[in-house]
Amino acid sequence: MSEHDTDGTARYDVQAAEEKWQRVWAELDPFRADDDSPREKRYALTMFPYPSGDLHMGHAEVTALHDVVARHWWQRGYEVLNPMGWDSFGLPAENAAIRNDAHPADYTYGNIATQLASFQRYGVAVDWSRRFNTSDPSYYRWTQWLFLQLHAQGLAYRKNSAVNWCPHDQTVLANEQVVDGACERCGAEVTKRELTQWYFRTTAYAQELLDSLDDLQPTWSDKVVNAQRNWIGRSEGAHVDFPVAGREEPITVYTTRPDTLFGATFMVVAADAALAAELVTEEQRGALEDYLVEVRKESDISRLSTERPKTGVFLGVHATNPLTGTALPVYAADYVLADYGTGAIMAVPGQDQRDWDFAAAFDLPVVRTVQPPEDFDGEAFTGDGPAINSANDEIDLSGMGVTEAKSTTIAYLERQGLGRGTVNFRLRDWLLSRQRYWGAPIPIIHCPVDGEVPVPEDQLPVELPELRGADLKPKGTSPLGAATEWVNVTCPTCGGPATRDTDTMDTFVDSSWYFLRYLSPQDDTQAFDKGLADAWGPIDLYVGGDEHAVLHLLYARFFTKALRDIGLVSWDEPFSSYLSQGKVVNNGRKMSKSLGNGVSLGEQLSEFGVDAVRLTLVFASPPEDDIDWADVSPGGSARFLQRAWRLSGDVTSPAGTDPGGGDTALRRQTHKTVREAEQLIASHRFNVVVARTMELVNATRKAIDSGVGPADPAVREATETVAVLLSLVAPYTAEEMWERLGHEPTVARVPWPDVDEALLVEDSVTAVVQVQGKVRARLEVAPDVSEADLEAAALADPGVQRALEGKQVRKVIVRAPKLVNVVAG
Ligand code: ANZ
Repeated sequence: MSEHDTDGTARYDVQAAEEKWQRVWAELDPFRADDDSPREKRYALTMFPYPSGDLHMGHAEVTALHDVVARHWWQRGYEVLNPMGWDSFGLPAENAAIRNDAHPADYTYGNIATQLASFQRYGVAVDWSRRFNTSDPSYYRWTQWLFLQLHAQGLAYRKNSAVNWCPHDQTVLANEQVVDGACERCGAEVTKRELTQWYFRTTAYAQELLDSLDDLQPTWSDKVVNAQRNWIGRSEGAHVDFPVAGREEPITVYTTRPDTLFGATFMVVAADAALAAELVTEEQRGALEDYLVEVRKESDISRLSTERPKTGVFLGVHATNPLTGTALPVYAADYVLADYGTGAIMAVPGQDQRDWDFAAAFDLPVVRTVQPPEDFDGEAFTGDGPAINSANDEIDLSGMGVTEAKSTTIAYLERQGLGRGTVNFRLRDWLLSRQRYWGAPIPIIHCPVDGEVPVPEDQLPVELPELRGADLKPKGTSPLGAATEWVNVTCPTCGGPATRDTDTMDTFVDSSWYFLRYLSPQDDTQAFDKGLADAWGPIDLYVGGDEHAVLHLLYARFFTKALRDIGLVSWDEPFSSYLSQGKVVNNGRKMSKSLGNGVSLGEQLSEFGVDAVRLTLVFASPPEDDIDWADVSPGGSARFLQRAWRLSGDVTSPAGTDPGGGDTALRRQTHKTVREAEQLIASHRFNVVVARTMELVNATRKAIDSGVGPADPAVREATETVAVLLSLVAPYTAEEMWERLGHEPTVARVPWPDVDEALLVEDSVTAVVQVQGKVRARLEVAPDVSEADLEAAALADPGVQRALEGKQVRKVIVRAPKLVNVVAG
């Protein structure tokens, strides 16, 4: 399958090769993972795509990178599970379908077919027999079943509270889906609504989710580990009780700085906390209600900002500082959040800037309890220093540093029954219900007599009603409510009239366990097979984007731990190692329709060929870095691939030739390249593997064109090695080469080349011999020459002997293998 360029150089027909090898691969099915294989198992996974259009450059990048490892593992003799499916429920697909005036199912499954064809053209090393879509009833039946397992454990529950509301998508959002106060999906500013919603109790695992990050740290990127740490947000502090005149219950606050208690000069309750409404006097109630109207419009992020002017309302009551006995006015304000800590704080303006700003705005007293350094000219001082103004008859913190003052205060409060040391997490429970159509229905029936009743297992899946022709546009309540026949059921417990829950699950529920379903995707007796999970898992390498750092990756970790405790898996963590790939940008900007700088993957593939695009993506940079498509050269990659391919036509020795007697220099480079590639792949430096392969191509070309010649067995060995190395990134070119070298397909499954250790040893190094500081000889010696041998060789050298004539050797300094320094006189 070759032709000639106008300049007479042979080149292979890229398009014909793509068509040919796709047929061969479909027949050979080289990446089918065998559960019963005696080989050691490895599980390689990439984040499965949303089917919101055809594949784009991002998909091309992640799969090209991931394929390097998956293909390498096959060649290293592992049985590799590298599956792919579609995350096909959810808002992106649903919104796109509505925009295109299509039913989400038609739209989604149409896109899946397109993406599947593109993946196959792209030549990913996937076991396609295991594919499924999360919107298939045969999948979401088990999503619903798992929901019910969590429900039975009290890990899924319903509650009423103020939740994040996206006014554009008309649905609630989990905290993790609110980025800088905006909807993660559409960018609309998120507001709050009081609603009854379903939650997963992620907080039950807060400490463990945090602790296991220590084990993941070496194999996960620091960026993701730190993002998760911050998101879980563990802090140590105390709960302190402040008695309120005329009220039995004290106000309990959460503080990370109990050492500053002497400086608490007022108190603040979240304006939207129930406590504010309970505390407020009749005179102040109207003011609080007016204020609340404003507060509800704010996002949490802007509420917590230190930059905003402080607002609030006096509630008309006072609480008592338990250490100073002072009466503290109690305010309602927006800078305290209702769902963090206890929703109330002791305000210490001397040590906290937001409290300082509030005190300034409301003319409240400031008492410093930590001595700032002499040159300090700021407002609140948040640093460490000796305690001041912090003594009463029973406790004296004067002079203590923050840490000691904290523990002393906590011990005192505990003795007096005024408070206790506590640990607090910023992590909230995961709000999972959505008021949208395209998701797995929540398998609960609401009965006026029996309350929340799980749908019996034998009635799963609760299938999504088709609702063809219905208006699925977001309206704030679930479109499923309109399917009255579907909604109205009899209660499984009492047989009386009851209704189905009309909410659907967040897509992130679907993706929290999909990696388990790949193990036995057709099994209709169970969600997944524990034995197979033990055999294959946990996932050895997971490749995906950082945008899921605190979403998918945290949810999947939570699910795994919850399923472990239910006894369904024995893993503690789903992803042993995680590689986050950078983005493909264009001219320094994220590709987007509005900027008009999008690059179509399909067009690139047609213009340069699959292999050139893949090679370009892998070669451009280390996997974690962004790739600017404006800075790379797929045309250059295509030319390189032709150059590599031409080697396979020049080799004249027959297949199976023993490389033993071949040119040593070329053999050495070949074996060094293989060894280096092993190490580079293990450390995910795939771009350098490509660079080394290019060097090997150049060296082989030189050997052919120089004295070594095309018949030398080392030339065959080098060219075959190039084919194996290229099969990791450019599978079509590699197959063409392999075939031309006289082998059967497929190069993807040939064993990784053995490295001849002897060839890795450098032959000789040059040792310099100096006499009286002057170089008198250069010796070629073995790199592991002993000091004694080197010294003897140096002194025996005729040049050195001449220089020593008539002199006596006083001292010989030997630095094997590079230097000998002779001092004589
Ligand atoms: C008094 C104090 C003095 C505080 C001081 C800080 C510095 P992290 O570390 O994030 O857990 N806080 C408590 N509950 C809050 C709520 N619902 N909304 C807003 N702020 C709240 O922060 C804990 C600190 O944040 C607590 O410690 C409290 O202010 C405030 F010099 O108490 B501190």
